[in-house]
Amino acid sequence: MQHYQYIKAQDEEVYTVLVGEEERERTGIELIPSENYVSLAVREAAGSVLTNKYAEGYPGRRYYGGQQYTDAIETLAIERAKKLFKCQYANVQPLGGAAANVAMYFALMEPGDTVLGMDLSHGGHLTHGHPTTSINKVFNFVRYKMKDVDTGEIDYDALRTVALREKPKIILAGFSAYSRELDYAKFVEIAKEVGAYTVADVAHIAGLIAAGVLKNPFDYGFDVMTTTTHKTLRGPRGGMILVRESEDIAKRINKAVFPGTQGGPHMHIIAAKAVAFGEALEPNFKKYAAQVLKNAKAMEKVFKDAKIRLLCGGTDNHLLLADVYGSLGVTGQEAETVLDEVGITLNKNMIADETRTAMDPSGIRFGTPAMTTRGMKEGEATKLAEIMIATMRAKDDAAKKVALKAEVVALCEAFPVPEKFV
Ligand code: DSN
Repeated sequence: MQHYQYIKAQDEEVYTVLVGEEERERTGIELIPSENYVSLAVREAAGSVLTNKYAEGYPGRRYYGGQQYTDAIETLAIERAKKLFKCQYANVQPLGGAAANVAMYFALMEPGDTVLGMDLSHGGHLTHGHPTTSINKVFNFVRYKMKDVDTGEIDYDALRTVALREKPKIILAGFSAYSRELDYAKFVEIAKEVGAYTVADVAHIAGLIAAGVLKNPFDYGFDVMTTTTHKTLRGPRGGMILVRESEDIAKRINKAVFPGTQGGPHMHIIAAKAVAFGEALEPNFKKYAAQVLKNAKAMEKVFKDAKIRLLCGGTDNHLLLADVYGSLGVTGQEAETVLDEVGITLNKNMIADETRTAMDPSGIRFGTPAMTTRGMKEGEATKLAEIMIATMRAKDDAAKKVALKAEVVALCEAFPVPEKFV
């Protein structure tokens, strides 16, 4: 735990918030699949002196003096990223996943060009052209879907038909609420047929790819990957763009990030990315990633045994989507609220072909990256899934909820949030 001694002495209001959040994270189980606990080493770098420095440009080509240390840290982050993802180029400056995607679109397309991406209600992401986003006004987004929402199989025939008709510049693979592996070779085959770039937004699964427990899109010929660095990769909140081998694409990506869409890079966060990538290169990160998958499978079994419908029929990765409204008569919002009451945090989520609203959908989305970081294994994952189901069933039973909360507290005490991984 960090002690915040200077904040404590200077700013009681901020101190109260930070200590409160430390406590919340320690005493509850985090199942939001896009969250994780970073090491204190990553937090030290994120809170470091590098926050003081302007470094517009790239290593060796900056617009300000005094760059001997910023150049060193950015180069280190780039080299580690390239090693982790087996690629030739990395841009570690994007401030987040959305910023990475915006820069990627501008690097590869002209305004008005078309992107073929996963339907948003089938697991795609807001930044893949949701009608409410600004990027949707600049580019044309068309969709592919799952063929069968109960197996998760992508409709590759329809994808090809739309690609032939719409002639997209980019075919985008990736998701924020989809639990199956993709057939990356199929994407590349279709993209070649229509002359499109292939981009994988691997924000959710980057750590699992880096560890080698999920497929690496670059092994199948993808051109570009965008990602966040704070989910399964267990780094600071930020983004990154990776290019398999094309120098031309890499140059365009660099220009699109700076000066195209960003100003001064956040060097303290780049330092924290370097630290996190160093941790991910350690052998024990592979074990962590493998356990993330095993824990998700253990949770899948409990939900299946309880006859609760899982979208995609289950999971190949770190996350699960359950139709709790269809199976238990509990809405996504009700489930989120009652699980919060017993100390389990997850998020309500629309399910494919949702009939309810985004604010109170039919589903919940949950995953295992953070609980696995605490050292929990299949036994605890099974227990947690049982507690989740019991809690949703007992949503109006105060006494039962007190007992369930005690079980959650006991798990948290047995598996404290770690401070270091190497
Ligand atoms: N908000 C992230 C998630 O939870 O999936 C994606 O950006």
